[in-house]
Amino acid sequence: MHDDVPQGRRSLRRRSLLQGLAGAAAGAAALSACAGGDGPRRTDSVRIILGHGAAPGNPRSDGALAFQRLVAEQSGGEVEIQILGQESVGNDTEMMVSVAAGTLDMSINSQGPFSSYVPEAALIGLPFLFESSAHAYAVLDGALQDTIAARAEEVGFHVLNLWDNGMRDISNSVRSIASPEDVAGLKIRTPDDPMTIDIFGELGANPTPLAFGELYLALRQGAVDGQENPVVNIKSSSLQEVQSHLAVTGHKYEVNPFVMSTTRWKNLSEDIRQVIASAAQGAVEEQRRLMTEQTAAIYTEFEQVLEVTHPDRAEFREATAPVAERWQAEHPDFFDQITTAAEAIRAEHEEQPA
Ligand code: TK8
Repeated sequence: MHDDVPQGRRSLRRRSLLQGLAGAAAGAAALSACAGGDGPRRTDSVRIILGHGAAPGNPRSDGALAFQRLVAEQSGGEVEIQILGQESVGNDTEMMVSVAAGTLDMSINSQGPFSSYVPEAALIGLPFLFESSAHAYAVLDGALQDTIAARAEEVGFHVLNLWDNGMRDISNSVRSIASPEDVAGLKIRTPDDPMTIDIFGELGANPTPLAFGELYLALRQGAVDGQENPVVNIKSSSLQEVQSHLAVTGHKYEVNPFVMSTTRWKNLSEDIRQVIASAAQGAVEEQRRLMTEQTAAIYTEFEQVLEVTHPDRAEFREATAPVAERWQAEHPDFFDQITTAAEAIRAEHEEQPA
């Protein structure tokens, strides 16, 4: 349902790439264990493989590089992070499976695929829950993240923290969007995320889940009319080249959960765990800083290359209200926790640009 491409074959290729890497890592570990003798003793050299789906230059990609550098610095070179980005070891859904199975150590993943394991996480994307990324950080960092992390731990994921995947807008190549009715009938690609599918279904669009890596081609070939993403992701994957309209709806927010296989996490020494947690903190700060900086610049740039509209958000909020009701019925406790926390500080964030 998700992809038209021969997914099985692609996954197989990726899986054997992963196995090859795991083999290489094991070989390197064995080699360094044998290399006693004259050279400097390098005992506990550890290599950790981190997969993500973002394009080079995307804040997530640069945040991963910051994490790699911080881990190397803080461990005195004892711990090496090997980054495999751009879906080179599978798309987000596939990487979640690999981390759960322990064949991939870490992933900076996406909210939808993560919510297949921790269903509550999809509620972070309730329509119009957050005014801005800053509003989301203030709500999520702390008790909400702890709730999500505790649920994730039960199903094999150690959550280090929640990166910023930004406020999402709608682009398409068919028409200008001024109101919710304009979205009806459009074939909109969504991530593998039940909340986004629900929102676009409610708006009368034809929501079509597809891996992010397939999106550029799908838009270019007209297999789908449009998509929804933060402008930073649109830009770093050049989607504006194959789209003509951008509606600044800010209809939902997403995080990128930074996860590690619980088994791998538990098998690391306390020292290394501390290095990873501290480097992850430095990396999320850098990633969020880059998101903020790039978002403003890209909105300005897109005014030149796309027809940009700013639809009335109140109309969209009203049109998507049944979505929130459905999710409230399904997850009443978490719905209460997250909406109460968001409302408590909404006023402080209302003036900020999305
Ligand atoms: C890239 C994806 C992307 C997400 C999506 O790995 O799929 O639309 O927003 O950022 O995670």
